[in-house]
Amino acid sequence: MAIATAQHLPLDPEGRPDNLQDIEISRDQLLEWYRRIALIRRVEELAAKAYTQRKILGFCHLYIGQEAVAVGAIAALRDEDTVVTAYRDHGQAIARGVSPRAVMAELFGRRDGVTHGIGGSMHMGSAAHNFFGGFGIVGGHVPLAAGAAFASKYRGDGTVALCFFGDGAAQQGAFFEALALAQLWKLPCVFLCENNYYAMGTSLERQSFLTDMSRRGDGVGMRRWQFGGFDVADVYRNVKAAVDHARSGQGPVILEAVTYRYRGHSMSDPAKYRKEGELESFKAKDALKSAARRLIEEHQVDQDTLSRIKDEIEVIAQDAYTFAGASPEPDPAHLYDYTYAGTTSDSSGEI
Ligand SMILES: Cc1ncc(C[n+]2csc(CCOP(=O)(O)OP(=O)(O)O)c2C)c(N)n1
Ligand SMILES: [Mg+2]
Repeated sequence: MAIATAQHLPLDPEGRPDNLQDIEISRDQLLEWYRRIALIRRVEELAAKAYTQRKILGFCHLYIGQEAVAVGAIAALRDEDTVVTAYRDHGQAIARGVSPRAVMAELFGRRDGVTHGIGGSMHMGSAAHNFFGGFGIVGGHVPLAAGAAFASKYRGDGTVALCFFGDGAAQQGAFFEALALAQLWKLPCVFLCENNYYAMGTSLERQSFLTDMSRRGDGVGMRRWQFGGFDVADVYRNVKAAVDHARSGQGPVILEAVTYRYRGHSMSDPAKYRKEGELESFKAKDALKSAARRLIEEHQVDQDTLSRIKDEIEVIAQDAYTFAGASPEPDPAHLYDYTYAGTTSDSSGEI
């Protein structure tokens, strides 16, 4: 039997607002997004290098290929909004403003990491950034986003919760329950599926009858639509429309960004299950290339400017790598910090 593998799915325009092009994007915004995509990618390339040198241990799930989703989606939020995500979280942390130093040091398991080296790759999180990322239980974080949105509604503070999750997570019971309550209570939540065609080594077609994950909202009557996840401007416009909808009190939205991960599921996965040419066909839509094309064609940015940004990024990423290597190991006395409420030995209690 032939095993089905990822195809470029035709995008379904149903449900998508037709005025998305009215959402303006400036040259400076696009330049900043290009910079962030390049930064996330470079930091993760260096993380891959560190992993092979055994400077990073345990699980490490790279986000390379999906960067436009994090950058475009998070750009559509306000600082006070909540972000919740799963374990493929390094890029989202950086997109949310966590420093590459803090992300890399966390990957190295060092004291200057964003969770002081006790979380690691799957547990980036920063209360200061309203970034409650990093959960390893597939689908388990989705109700937390609904909870944050419930808190927002209860307090009337006008914030929105944005929840990233994978196509695999969209099969989980907790996910469906969160959707049902979010819709019932009209919670200000945007559920954003990053459909990268795989849940570990299992392709989308082998794990789901429906391949448009936004249709998961149909059963509860939730506003939903699908869009391409490679062009950061597209991502921004789609998520901005959904965030505005949720913030206005009209209830949650479920979105599906069609994307692709270039690397295996984690560092130990050689990704042999891909069809020949599949990876290359998705790379043709690459987030960095798409953003560069827009900058050159629509904003007359020249190649030198883009090269200069790449040079600046290289310095920041290398600095993060060196910084992480020099950061001390966590003190064993802090082993149980942040595990239970009230056990924090650091006086601030803030991560
Ligand atoms: C409840 C639970 N079941 C199984 C696993 C093992 N597991 C880890 S990642 C993963 C696949 C999830 O795929 P997806 O949601 O598409 O996210 P992606 O890795 O593509 O970002 C599975 C099954 C787990 N961590 N938690
Ligand atoms: Mg997936």
